[in-house]
Amino acid sequence: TDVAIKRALLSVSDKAGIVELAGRLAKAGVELVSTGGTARALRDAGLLVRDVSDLTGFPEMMDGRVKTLHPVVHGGLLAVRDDPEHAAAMEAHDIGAIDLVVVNLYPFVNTVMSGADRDTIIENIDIGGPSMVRSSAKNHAYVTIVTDPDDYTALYDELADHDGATTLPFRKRMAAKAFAATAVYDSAIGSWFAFADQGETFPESFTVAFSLSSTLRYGENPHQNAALYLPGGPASPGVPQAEQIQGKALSYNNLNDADAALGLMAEFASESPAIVILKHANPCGVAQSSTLLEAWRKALACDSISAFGGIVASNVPLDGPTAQAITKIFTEVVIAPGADDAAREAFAAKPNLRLLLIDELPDPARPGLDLKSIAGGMLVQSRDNGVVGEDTLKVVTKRQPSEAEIADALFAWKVAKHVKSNAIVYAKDGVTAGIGAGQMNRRDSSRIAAMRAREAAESEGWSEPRTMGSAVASDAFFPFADGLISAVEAGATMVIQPGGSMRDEEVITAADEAGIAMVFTGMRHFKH
Ligand code: 93A
Repeated sequence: TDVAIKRALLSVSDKAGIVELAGRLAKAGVELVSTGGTARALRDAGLLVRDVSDLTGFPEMMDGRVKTLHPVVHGGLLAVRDDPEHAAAMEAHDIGAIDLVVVNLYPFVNTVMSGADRDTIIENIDIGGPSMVRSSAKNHAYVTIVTDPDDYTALYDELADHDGATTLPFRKRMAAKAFAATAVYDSAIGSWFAFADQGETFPESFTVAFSLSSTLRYGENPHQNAALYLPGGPASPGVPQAEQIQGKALSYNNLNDADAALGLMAEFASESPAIVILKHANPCGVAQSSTLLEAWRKALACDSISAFGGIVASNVPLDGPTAQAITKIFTEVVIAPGADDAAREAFAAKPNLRLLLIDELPDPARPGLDLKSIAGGMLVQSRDNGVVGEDTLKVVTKRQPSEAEIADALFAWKVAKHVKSNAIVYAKDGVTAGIGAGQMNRRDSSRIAAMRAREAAESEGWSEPRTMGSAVASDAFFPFADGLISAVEAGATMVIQPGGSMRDEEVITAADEAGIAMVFTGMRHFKH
């Protein structure tokens, strides 16, 4: 089943490494056939190449749209060599066998990403290339297909080890890769048509191809296998690309948590320095201050127990003093829009700490889809990009909130949006005072948040918990007055919540009786 390579067809957009490959093949006595640009590159390097047009008897035409789409090419690729009828057809139509095909496709994704116009994008849909890839891969019993320049070395080794021939296992492996490559390519085109060109949110059907980026040590738990896949198609606009500066490889949980931390931090873009400390996808301390170091100290004081082994995000580039302070406690990941030399030096002393830098924070209001797998299917929704501003708040109590209370309420609201439901967040002076996450009823979340605040006061030696005089945010409406009453008991003087409960009147009355202020946002932020 070894097939000696006598004739190769080379047609590549990415010409990296092609001259060297062709040179080695030529030296081994392989006949080279190529399309226009590839042939030119090889001739420029002094190699002898035959044009595909010479083989087909047709010129490359229609701006190159028709180059290799010809029976002489596809017959040479698809013929079952030991089938007498196929052999007779080759003979009758003067079709020569092609043993090796090296193709990589028009750069469709890069063209989209470059912001090119529609006509240019359409022109970069490769038709002839994938056809050759598919013909060769189908006929891998005889034909070797190489679609990835990274495989040229493997091809050299294969030919060297087998006296200028390839083995069936090698051809099979390359064929599998080839079909995966055309599938990824076509899905990128399909999703560009559906989402970008037609602007549909929920097309009839769609394929999103993801390519393996890396395998991870394990999943959420050590007995689970895990990997990171990245879109084979164009990345969604506004998605930040993080660069890992140092530290151990990111784990499944690190990636999940870093994503959550960044999502929350993005709410504080272009505001005064802020720090998010996050654990198990929930924030455990968030603070804003005049300096980043102060913000760190305040965020840590919210819940210094949970911060152990946490994820830290900042909204401004990291400086030396803040980095020094962060390294004092065990931290898994730090993610920020930059770090100065002193900060990098401080982190370098903790080689296990994973430092991720991004160019800028993403826009929390950007559009996009949110996917979640369920058994046997997938739930798709537009991402929660709702942002509430001061002008959309509706005061529903007799008492009007003060400016400071409104600021605290909006701060608490931004954090609550990123806390698993049921979410209750107390905040005062730009610092979270207590966070209650993931409970099945709102009153328990409220109690847990208040308890956290009491414990923080104890361990920090404060005279009273920070919930005293705080604003409290609830991600969804209070269905009963009890949740609000327990917040009042914890010391809140201001409530921010969506409103919309059947019992809103009851809840408003309780607020008025307690003499606190309350605003409705009209928007809910469930996150499960
Ligand atoms: O426009 S095409 O879809 N029509 C074809 O017949 C065809 N044959 C090869 N594009 C075609 N190709 C592609 O041309 C290959 O996939 C490769 O990406 C590119 C190489 O062209 P050149 O050698 O002229 O640079």
